[in-house]
Amino acid sequence: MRFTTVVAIGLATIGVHAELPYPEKQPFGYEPAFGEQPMRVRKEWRQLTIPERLDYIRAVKCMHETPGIYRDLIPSSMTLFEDFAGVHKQQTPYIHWESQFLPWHRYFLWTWENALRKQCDYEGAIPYWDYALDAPPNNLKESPIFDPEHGFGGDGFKLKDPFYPLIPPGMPPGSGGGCQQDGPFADWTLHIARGNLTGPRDDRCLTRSINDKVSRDWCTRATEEVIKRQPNYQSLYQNMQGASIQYTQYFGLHLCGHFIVAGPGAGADVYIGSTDPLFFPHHANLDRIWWEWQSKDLEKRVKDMSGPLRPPLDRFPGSNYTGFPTGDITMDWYLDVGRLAPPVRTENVMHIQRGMLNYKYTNPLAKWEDGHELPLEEQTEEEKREFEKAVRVMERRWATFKNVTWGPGGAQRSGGVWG
Ligand SMILES: [Cu+2]
Repeated sequence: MRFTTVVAIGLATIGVHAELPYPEKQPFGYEPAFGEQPMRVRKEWRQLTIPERLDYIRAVKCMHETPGIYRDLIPSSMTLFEDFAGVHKQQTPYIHWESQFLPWHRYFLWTWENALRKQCDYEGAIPYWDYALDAPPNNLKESPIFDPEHGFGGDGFKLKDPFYPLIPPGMPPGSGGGCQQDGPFADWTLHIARGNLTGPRDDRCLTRSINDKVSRDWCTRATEEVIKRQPNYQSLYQNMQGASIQYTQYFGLHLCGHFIVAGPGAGADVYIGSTDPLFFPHHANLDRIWWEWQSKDLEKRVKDMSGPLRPPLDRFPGSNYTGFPTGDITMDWYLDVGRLAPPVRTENVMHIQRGMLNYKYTNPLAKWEDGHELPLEEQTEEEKREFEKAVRVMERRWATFKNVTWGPGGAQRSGGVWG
């Protein structure tokens, strides 16, 4: 049978949806369409009130206490939280450094949000993490997102040798790397296999490594602005995912958001990265930036979906792309989150307030007081000039490196930075 292993399922579900045997259990399914439910408002972490923050953390913990639905296929996944990591891992070689990256993660986040609400009585939306607010002149380590009581907890135990595998070549080391030392997840046990998903339980702690240098280099408003100035979807997603996984090349915002907190066996592993709960607020931030870019020319950009479905060959060596299309994504491409929710066409997630989706993002710069938005502070001329300078520096770096991976023939190259 073609469905005897998880890998076979991963391949079979891609592109052959007519044959996909729908699992009996689809706990979340479609949500009521726009207008049938109040719109969900995704706020920046520090815009949430303290009780709202605590409630999100409670719901995440609840997901890791709820039995999963994948025990037959992923025996090491003990909880619903880990099922999300498993689905993401199974799909990893098909959803990163390629064109369905943004629509796939948009649908994955929506499914996560629905699961929090349906399984764990959460009434809010996913918060996003705007790490540009933690870049200089601010200090990443002091970010409220790491608060041990009202946040996701802070750094991991300092490892003697911080250069663990899977750290991109050339990246400066973070300050942790070992088990997380405080916060609501410090006592967590993760079970899901880091290797083959059919493998045995792989019990471990959640690791963290806060990386101030990566925050300063890449997690900035200037990096975000360069993304927003891209002329079309293809260059947008390429810029966001970075031209290369080598740190000294164009690292980009996606990798930056992962690696400012990434510990081994958790956030530092693209496959199993969603085992750090910060995965979701990070990806919500990327989704916000895509949406803000779309909103600048909405009618045109909700139809702008293009680019190869296959990543460059050096990204996931050893992955099997047999049966996975060689061509470009279209609006009819099915986004597949396994058993977590039914496959949906890409077109269904292009607009976040039309059709099946129903949410919006706040302005991360807005300050809130007692649940009310305060007027924005104007930038001074000096600040504007400084910002433009930083954007131009970043744009030049992008222009220099964008052809390394994404240029003509880039997708055919192999033996890249991992090799
Ligand atoms: Cu991902």
